[in-house]
Amino acid sequence: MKSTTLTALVGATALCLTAGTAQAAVTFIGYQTSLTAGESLVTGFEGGPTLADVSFLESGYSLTGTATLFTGTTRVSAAPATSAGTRDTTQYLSVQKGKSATLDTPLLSSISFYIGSLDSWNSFTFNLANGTTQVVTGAALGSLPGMSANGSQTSFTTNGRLTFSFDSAIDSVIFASSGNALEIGDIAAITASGAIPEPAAWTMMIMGFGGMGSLLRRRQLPLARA
Ligand SMILES: [Ca+2]
Ligand SMILES: [Ca+2]
Repeated sequence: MKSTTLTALVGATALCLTAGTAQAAVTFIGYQTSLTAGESLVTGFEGGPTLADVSFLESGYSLTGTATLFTGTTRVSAAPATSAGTRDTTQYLSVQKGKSATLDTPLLSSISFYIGSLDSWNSFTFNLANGTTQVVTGAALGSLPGMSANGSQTSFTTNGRLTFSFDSAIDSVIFASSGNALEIGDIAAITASGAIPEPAAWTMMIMGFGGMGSLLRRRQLPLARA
């Protein structure tokens, strides 16, 4: 796989999460179109034309809201890049300025999104089974090693698989954006009954990849945003 692998484990304060006691594990792998071990594909945003008509490959999911389904790059939305020179040619979710989409899920131990052209004004809101709500902004993600939130349509720091897990199961996710746009190519997940990475495993991944962030940041290319 021609990709860059980067991993970060971050606590609540590093991501500016709303509940002080919550812990979040976040991984981002640029251009990782394959699923992480244990994950099942939930949707590739095929179907339509409304969000309610999107096809789900797993039961217990539904999608509502004011976001749009797009194929290809438009004036307001960029198809997620799958390498420096290739794009997702299928339909994807685009959350444009002031819009949102709510994904109701079964209880999940982790969820991943193939994101495109991450922007600082994108946001992910997780409603957890313990009753708390955690908001992760694009700006917070962009501060993590190996990530940026400058809206680049082609960079491996803004296009790739973004995976979240918390210290409580995920119950629903709200995608929102205060500017154009938040693009998501697919969603994959591990249900709460499935396996989740042990803390020791995450720690080893950090030790393995922790030094790559600064190197890769320097190689980051300035590119057009959408
Ligand atoms: Ca698709
Ligand atoms: Ca974007």
